[in-house]
Amino acid sequence: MVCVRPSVREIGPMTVDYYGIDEELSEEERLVRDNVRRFVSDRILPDIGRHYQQGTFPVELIGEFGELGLLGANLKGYGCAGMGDVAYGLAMQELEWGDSGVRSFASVQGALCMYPIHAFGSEEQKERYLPGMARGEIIGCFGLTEPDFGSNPSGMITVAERLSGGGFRLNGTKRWITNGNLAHIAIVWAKLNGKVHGFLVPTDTPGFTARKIDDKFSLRASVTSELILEDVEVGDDALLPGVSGMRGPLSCLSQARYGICWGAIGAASSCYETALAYAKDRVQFRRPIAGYQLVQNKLVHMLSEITKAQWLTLRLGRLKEAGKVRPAQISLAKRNNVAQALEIARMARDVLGANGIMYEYPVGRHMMNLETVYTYEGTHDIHTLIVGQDITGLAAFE
Ligand code: TGC
Ligand code: FAD
Repeated sequence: MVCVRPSVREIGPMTVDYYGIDEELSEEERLVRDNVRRFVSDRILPDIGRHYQQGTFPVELIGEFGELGLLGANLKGYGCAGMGDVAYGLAMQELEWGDSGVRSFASVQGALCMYPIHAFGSEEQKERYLPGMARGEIIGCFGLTEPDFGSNPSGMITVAERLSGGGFRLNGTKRWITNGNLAHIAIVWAKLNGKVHGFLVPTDTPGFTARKIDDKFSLRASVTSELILEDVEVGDDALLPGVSGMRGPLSCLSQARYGICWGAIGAASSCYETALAYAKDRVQFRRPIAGYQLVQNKLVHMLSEITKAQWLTLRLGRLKEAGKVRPAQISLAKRNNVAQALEIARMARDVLGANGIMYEYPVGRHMMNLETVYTYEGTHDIHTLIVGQDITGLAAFE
């Protein structure tokens, strides 16, 4: 028997909403969510499988990200959309409903590159970079991780020295840098006299090289690079003047991790929607597999975890909007939502049987992507330790 199964595009703009969370959202928030869902459905999904297979990011759509206000979406002024934090989160959720790599692009540009310029930059730096970045004309990347310093970035080797005639010389290597080969500007975190500082480094500066990391089996529709800085000389105006110490990069991570909390719900929802539609359609032993208790158990588990994550994250967003959120609260949600999304993706893959390993369905792609999301922006275990320290007052990192 030949089965015609619904594709995610046919499932179309809808959201998993078992507890009527829609009623808790403002009209503007619903509008943002629905617009981004439509953009992803119409413009991202038709080609994302090909990009994933070929290991490319859909650069042709960057201008549309800008037009929709998705770059630096929750920042105010300088051409940014100035969305509330919940509206911004919903936008990240919908982008990751499409693909984690697509959400990563927006996270890195907005939370990791535009945010530090907005929060710690001079007025001149803000005027020079932010409007073009909001339009998607200037792309940024964020260089914190190094080959030997991942979970413990404060050990970084990358160094900046002040030049006698003015400006700075930078040396070091950053690894696993999203958007590295797309970027016009790199935010490089380096030690100046032993203290971490942020530098805005144009990627065409002599001595700066970006090498694309190929052969990934995860986050394939996203560009990941190694950045090599060999005697890179920049002016005094490259230094972000408003912060020194690890608070600088860690504040950016808080912004990006917040977006990931929402994004993971999007990826999980895509997997659940696909598994539910497939299970209702797929007949084995003369009945749709959705009619078997074991399959229902999986579907109900997925829905329960998505529903819990939605409420947890909405509350997190309202705390953020009120200026009351603490970094450890973001860690708890990143840790929970990504782990649950990964489990949901694996379950959905299972419900689809052999079809679960095909590019025709999004679940295998989400499952592989979520392995990266589990690790980047602080591994699952690092977030356990952050929350553990917050509740006990005892650091268990070393
Ligand atoms: P620690 O001594 O704990 O703190 C240093 C200073 O920073 C402040 N702080 C934070 N501020 C804002 N947000 C946070 N999340 C903060 N965490 C700490 C803290 O209050 C202190 O301030 P001050 O003023 O007293 O100096 O810092 P530590 O160096 O011991 O760090 C501890 C640890 C392990 C938690 C931290 O290093 C960590 O989070 N490690 C994980 C590394 C990580 O997440 N890397 C991510 C790289 S970027 C990335 O993956 C991008 S993926 C692309 C995408 O998003 O799509
Ligand atoms: P490690 O730190 O070596 O960790 C390995 C294992 O050891 C993990 O399970 C970890 O939890 C565990 N571990 C480490 N320390 C402890 C401890 N104290 N106690 C218990 N367990 C511990 N970085 C950037 O700066 N910018 C980017 O744009 C960026 N994009 C990325 C894109 C991709 C696709 C990927 C995969 C990574 C990206 N990263 C980026 C890097 C990412 O943030 C790091 O991979 C992450 O922080 C973990 O570092 P690591 O890979 O070196 O793992």
